[in-house]
Parts: sequence; C-alpha cells; structure tokens
Amino acid sequence: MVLRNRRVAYYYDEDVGSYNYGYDHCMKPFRIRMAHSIITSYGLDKKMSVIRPPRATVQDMTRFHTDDYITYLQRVSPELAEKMPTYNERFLPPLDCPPFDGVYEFCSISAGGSIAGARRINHGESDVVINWAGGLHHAKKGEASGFCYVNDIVLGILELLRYHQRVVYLDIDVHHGDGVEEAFYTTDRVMSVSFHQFGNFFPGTGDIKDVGVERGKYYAVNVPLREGIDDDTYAFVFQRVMRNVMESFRPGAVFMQCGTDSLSGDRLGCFNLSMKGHAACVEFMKSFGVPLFCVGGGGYTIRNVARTWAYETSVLLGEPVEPSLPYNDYYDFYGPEYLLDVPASNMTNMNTREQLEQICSDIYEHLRHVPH
Ligand code: V1P
Ligand code: CA
Ligand code: ZN
Repeated sequence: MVLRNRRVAYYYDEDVGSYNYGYDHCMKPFRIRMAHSIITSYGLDKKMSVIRPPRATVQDMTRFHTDDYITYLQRVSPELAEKMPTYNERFLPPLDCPPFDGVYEFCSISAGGSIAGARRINHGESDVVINWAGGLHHAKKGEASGFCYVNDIVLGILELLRYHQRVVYLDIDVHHGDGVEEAFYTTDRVMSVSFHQFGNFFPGTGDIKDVGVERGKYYAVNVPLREGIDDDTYAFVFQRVMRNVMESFRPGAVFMQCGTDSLSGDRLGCFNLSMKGHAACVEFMKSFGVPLFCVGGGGYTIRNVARTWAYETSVLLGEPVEPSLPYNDYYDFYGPEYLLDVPASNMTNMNTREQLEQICSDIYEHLRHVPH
C-alpha cells in the first residue's frame, strides 16, 4: 500500500462543473470536471486524499468581504439583477461578472476548498493541497472583478496566517493578482509575487515599481512581462525571483495560484508556455519542501487547462503518468493527438534577455530591504 502520497489533499466537488457563467462567457467551470476526469483516468485519485470541501459560509466569506456584498451575492439571480440594475452596478462589473444562476453556491465551493485546505496545512495533515476550483484572484472586498466574485485566496491565506507568521503568495496566471496584492499591501506577513502580462492588458496594475506600502513596503513583488514569453525565458526569471523570495522571506507556507491562461494558445493570454514549462514552476516550488497550496485560476482553452492541471496533480504527487491520455469522459476534446501535452508555438518572444535581467536586478534591489 502506498502511504507516502496520502499527505497530498485534493479538494473536489462534483457539482462545480455544472455552474455556467453564460454561453458567451469564456470562463468555464466545466474545465475543472474535465481535469478531474483525466486525474481519475490515470488513477491519481487513489494516491491522494480526495475531499469534498465543506461549503464556505457567509461568516467565512465576511472575514474579508463586506457584509453588504456577500448578502447581495446570496440573493442575486439573473431575474433579480434584471429588475434592479442599479443595485447590481455597485457590485458586479457588466459582462465580466454576470449574476449567473447559483453564483453564490459556486463561490462557496471555490472558497470552501481554499479555507478547508489551509486548515489541513495548519494542522499538519497535508504538505501539499490542491483546489483547482480556487484561484479567483481579482475579487475585491466589496465588489467582483474579472470573473472573480469571492476571493478564495485571501480567505485561504487569512486562515494560514492563524498558524504561520509568514506566507508567500505566488501567482503565475497571465493576469496580475491584484485582489490578493491589495488585500495584503500593508502587511509584512504576506509576500505577494505575481508574474503577468503587462501593458494594455487587464487589469492594468502590477508595475514593477508597485512594492507595497507602510509595513508592507517591499513585500509586494511584481514581474511585468511582454507577449510571447517561452519556457526557457520564463524559467530564467521565475527561478531567480523565487529563489530570492524564498531565501529572503523564509515563509511557513506557500499559496500558489496556477492560472493556465499563461499557456501557449490561450483564448485570452498571449504567453507561450508549454504544459511542461508551466508545470516546471510548480515543481520548482515543491522542491523547497515548504507546505504548498496550489489553486487554479484563469485558463480559457479548456482542453489545455484540463491537461495541465491533471499533469500538475501528477507532479505534486511525484507520480509520473503516461503521455497518451487514458480514455476518460471527455476524451473527444483531446483529439487528434490524445496526448497529455500542450506544446509551445513559434510566436515571437517580445521579452529580451536584457529586459529580464533588469527586472531581476530591480527585484533583487527591492528584496535587499527585507530583513533576513
Ligand atoms: O478587459 C476587461 C474589462 C472589460 N473592460 C471594461 C475591462 N475584462 C477582461 C477580464 C479578464 C479576467 C481574467 C480573469 C483571470 O485572471 C482569473 C480568473 O484569468 C476580459 C477579457 C479580456 N480579453 O481581457 N473579459 C473578457 N475578455 C470577456 C470575454 C468574453 C465574455 C466576457 C468577458
Ligand atoms: Ca499573475
Ligand atoms: Zn487570468
């Protein structure tokens, strides 16, 4: 019997794939069910603790969000939103965050996994936790933003802070992790690090000069990148920055947002990472031996999202899997190759070695202010 991987906990609720932002919306919770189907087809579910998360309550969510906003989310429906358009405007940006059927339950599943997973790390029950339904990094205290309504990450990190003096938040989604950065911008207990596409790109924040304020000064790290970054170039900057962050800050836990819109061929993002290049970041963070919580996030070419999160589950388990995809519920999505792979393309990399070296040296300079 294999016991060593029981310390990996995987949070999954089989209802999550049924929530629908709308036919024309690019955020598809169904991709989480697709990833789960690949995971089970490889038998990886037998090698970890699979847990259905308890749903987050209003009380859980209002540890970060305002009462007004959560009360609104609980009540809103497509019909009510149509009757009260101005009420709606206060909390939900149009088009990006529609008041879809079951939006509150969807948030309670996503946030429930991130809170319960953090408690599992706090109690030393797992060294690695996975919640692919989490990672909704844009949600603000009193409003939704960029497909994100409840910030499961902030709630998870608040839980980790009950037991850990210092937590690293790391975000490899192609978008800036603005909601999380903002929540911890004034504290030296959370170092927030986001790698993102920058320059005429949503949400527009995440300049390298944004380093935090007050006690939090130098505890926010932003890595602004241009289109077309490839595996080697990304690894170059990622490993330098993260080695320095881990050595300077010495966190008790790492909370990692693994948005897959940084993959090549994403519908929204314009990076050129392969599945292996994306997963190399997860593997690198695992190598520090610090408790690691991995959540999902963006990812809009859903066959590639599912492949990558399934592969990253195998990486976190340390259980290699065959490159040919086993038969699974959504097998047709993966043709014509039926492979567990997302290749990079031949797109131009707009990031030069000089720019990236400059980014690394600016960040080294900021991190020199962090007491060891
Ligand atoms: O650009 C915007 C808004 C609309 N303008 C007023 C600004 N929104 C983006 C939001 C992207 C959210 C990414 C979320 C995540 O980081 C985490 C889950 O991945 C946007 C875009 C775009 N191309 O940037 N919204 C949409 N596209 C969109 C597309 C189809 C339907 C609805 C929204
Ligand atoms: Ca990011
Ligand atoms: Zn994103």
